[in-house]
Amino acid sequence: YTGEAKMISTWSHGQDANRAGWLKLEAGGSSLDAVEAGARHTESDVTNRSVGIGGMPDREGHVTLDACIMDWESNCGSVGCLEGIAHPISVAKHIMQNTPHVMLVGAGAKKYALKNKFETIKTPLPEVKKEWEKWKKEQAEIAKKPAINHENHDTIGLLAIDSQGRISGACTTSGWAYKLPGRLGDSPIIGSGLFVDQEVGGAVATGLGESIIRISGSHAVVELMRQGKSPEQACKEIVERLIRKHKDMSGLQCAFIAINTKGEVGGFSVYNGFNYALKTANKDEMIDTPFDRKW
Ligand code: SD4
Repeated sequence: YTGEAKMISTWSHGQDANRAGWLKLEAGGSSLDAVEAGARHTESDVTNRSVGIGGMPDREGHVTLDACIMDWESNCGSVGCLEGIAHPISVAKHIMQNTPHVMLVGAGAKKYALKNKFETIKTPLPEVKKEWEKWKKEQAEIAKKPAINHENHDTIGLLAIDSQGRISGACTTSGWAYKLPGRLGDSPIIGSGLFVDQEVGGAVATGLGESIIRISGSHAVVELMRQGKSPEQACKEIVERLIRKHKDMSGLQCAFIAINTKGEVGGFSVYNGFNYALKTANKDEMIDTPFDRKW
């Protein structure tokens, strides 16, 4: 690999996550260490309502976390519907490195995390609980269909390439606010929320998970890059595919970011307003992606 080490992460909080990840890369750590450190940073952020400790609960008041991680050797690990554990991304990595499995969910994932002494947390935060109680009152009448809160899109997806050219990715979220209990989005699903193939590159997704699962989004982006598309072009074509599969796109925001083995990066979103953070040795900036349409 002749390019430079690089890290990209979704949304503006991606900038702090990148900085946390960069410390690992600077110290000679791998891209895997970097994406884990970045994800952990956001999971600890009490102000983020879509990830980790500050996450919004499901409709019954439980904050259930989803995360996955993948490295340059196609090792991958994932947790779904994990409650009360501070760093789902590290549990996902632990599963990847210490079990023959890829994915643990719910009670089994919790048992695994506790057995391996992962830090516990009490969720929802009191202020989040208040918001949920208010919502519950308002929704008491409606409530058959989960209300999708389109403001609630701060999931973090991270991709890094280290100085040896090794690519890793991570993704962590509390999912959509007020989801049905037990709901998993794209974020813990290898191939949907995240995919890495060292022959090609990696991609991560953010947005309405159901729509991303429907097209196996991140895997699809990587496959287009395999066919020679640039990261931006691949993300664009997959956003367009996603749009074709949905009759009603009102309020349905989704975005992908991607990196290839040359270290080229790009992204694309359905609506304007999506951005991602880029960090290199001498860059630390936000990039607005091109988009299909305006809100
Ligand atoms: C999900 N994709 O659970 C996540 C939500 C998200 O920014 O990305 N929010 O559907």
